[in-house]
Amino acid sequence: TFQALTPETLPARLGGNEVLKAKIGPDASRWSVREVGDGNLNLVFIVEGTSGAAVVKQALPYVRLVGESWPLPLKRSFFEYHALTRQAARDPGMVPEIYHFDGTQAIIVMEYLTPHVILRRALIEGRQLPKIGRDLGLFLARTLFRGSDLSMEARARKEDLALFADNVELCDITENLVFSDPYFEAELNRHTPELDDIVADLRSDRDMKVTAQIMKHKFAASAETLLHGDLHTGSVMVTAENTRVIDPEFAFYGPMAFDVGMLLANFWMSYFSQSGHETAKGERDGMRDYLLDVIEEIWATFRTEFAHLWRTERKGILYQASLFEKRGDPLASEQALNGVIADIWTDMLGFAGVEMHRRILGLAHNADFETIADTGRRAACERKALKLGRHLAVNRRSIHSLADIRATAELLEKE
Ligand code: SR1
Ligand code: MG
Repeated sequence: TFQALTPETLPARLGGNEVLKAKIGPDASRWSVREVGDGNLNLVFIVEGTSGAAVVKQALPYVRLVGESWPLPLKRSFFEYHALTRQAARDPGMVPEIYHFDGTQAIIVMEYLTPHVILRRALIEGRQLPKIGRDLGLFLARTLFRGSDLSMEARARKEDLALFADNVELCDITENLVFSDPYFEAELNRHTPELDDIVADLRSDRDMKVTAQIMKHKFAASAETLLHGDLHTGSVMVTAENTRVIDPEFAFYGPMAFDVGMLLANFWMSYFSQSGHETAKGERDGMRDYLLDVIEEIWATFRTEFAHLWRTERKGILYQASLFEKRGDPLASEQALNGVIADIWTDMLGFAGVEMHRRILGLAHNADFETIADTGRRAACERKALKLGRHLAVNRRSIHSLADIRATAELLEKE
């Protein structure tokens, strides 16, 4: 039966494992353990010993953020483990190495990333990481392309689809918290009081509500590829030289644009939060420019790498050589590629817009805004983010470049 780990019980419970003895130290009584988890769902421990260190992550049978009143299955640990193994194969070096998995106890033991910090935390502190744009753009292209029918053989792809289809409860969280709750008086919603007028306006904002419904339909019904499923800046760990993606427990087969939109939304929110973190020490114009540059680099890298994989690795049931290249019409393949990228672009904007709404008006907020103590100052930042989010989502079919979005964001920032 499941038992939650504590710093006191962890050495005795995991200390007999030969792999962990080799990684951490042979004598578990000498392991030092601290609980460091501050996420919404799980327990996370750092374990250090005479030979090294590891991270132990354990799912709880309920949502940690809310408590035991909201049960959540332990099997999310199984999906996280399987997603990590697939991501490791599809973009080597971008996820932590796994040392041990115990499905019954919902425990994953993995590489301790140090001196990495959570990307969201680094951005709040005003740190500029030079590699994240390229690393995250490549990660998106490689995992989204290689987990789809553009790459996988039909049988393997359909078996994987069936395996991840059971991650129902975590999809249900996203379906409700991201796409539905912010648009009515859901019990768990909360917002900064100074945004009451925006919430009131949203109740009668038919265009935004219909957009959220359309994006929810795409999320639920477009099983294109294996998604990370919760790719925000809190799911990325960084140093100046190294980028790693963590926490894919929401993994499932969904639309390619979802991970891209969620991630870019979190950079746009970081952009609008910067003025809330300015101190007497100075303004953050350099940081704001950096964040918009990162967004452009992620998208440009994603697009270029996706096109490269399309031209060099496309196989599976969507390999259309018999229609295109072998009939002497290679341009048709390029035209098909452009259509796929254009659809990802449009949907990406829709997903980004709803993510920005739910992080400000729903249950699960982000630290970028939450750590701005003065609620008036926080609301001013959140208001601008909501305006951009609505623009991206509602006008997604008529927005054609990140340069246009940059100009809109800079105008809003000056308001
Ligand atoms: C109840 S879980 C709330 C949020 O935390 C996770 O990180 C996901 O983003 C989820 O939507
Ligand atoms: Mg998470």
